[in-house]
Amino acid sequence: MTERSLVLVKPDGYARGLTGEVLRRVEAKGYTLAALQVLTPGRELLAQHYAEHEGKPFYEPLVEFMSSGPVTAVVIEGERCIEGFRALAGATDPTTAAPGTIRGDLGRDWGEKVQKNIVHGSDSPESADREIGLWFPNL
Ligand code: DAT
Ligand code: MG
Repeated sequence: MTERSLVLVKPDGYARGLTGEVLRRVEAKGYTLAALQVLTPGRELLAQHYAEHEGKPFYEPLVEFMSSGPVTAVVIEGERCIEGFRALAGATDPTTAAPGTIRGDLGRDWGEKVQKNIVHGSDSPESADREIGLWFPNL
């Protein structure tokens, strides 16, 4: 089942020069890149992107962090790539994310800094459709 998913290399990953490493892992897995752009997202886009988290204590710092600098937004494509990329990314908390995963290998922030976990990946086909529409309205 060929799917598309939205992947973001977050500001921490971008600033650390890890965009290439993330894309290398995506391509090594066998997924292809359908679209890619570098941008500093505005609060409006992020509010829509993170709508499910509105009202949670970490929402405001998350939006602040995500709008703090460039991110690389990528639409990836491949067999079951939504679940597959989530597996490549690893658990939300980089400290406990399994070695071998992007977050487990490359991240170490935790607690209130857990937002610095390098990547975002859509968590379901519905999320992927919605998020791709937000970040790539012309796709
Ligand atoms: P994921 O990015 O693994 O899908 P999520 O959708 O639950 O995780 O949360 C979105 C981001 O918000 C996550 O990448 C990091 C941040 N976050 C999640 N839970 C948090 C918490 N308890 N405290 C601080 N930041 C949190
Ligand atoms: Mg999520």
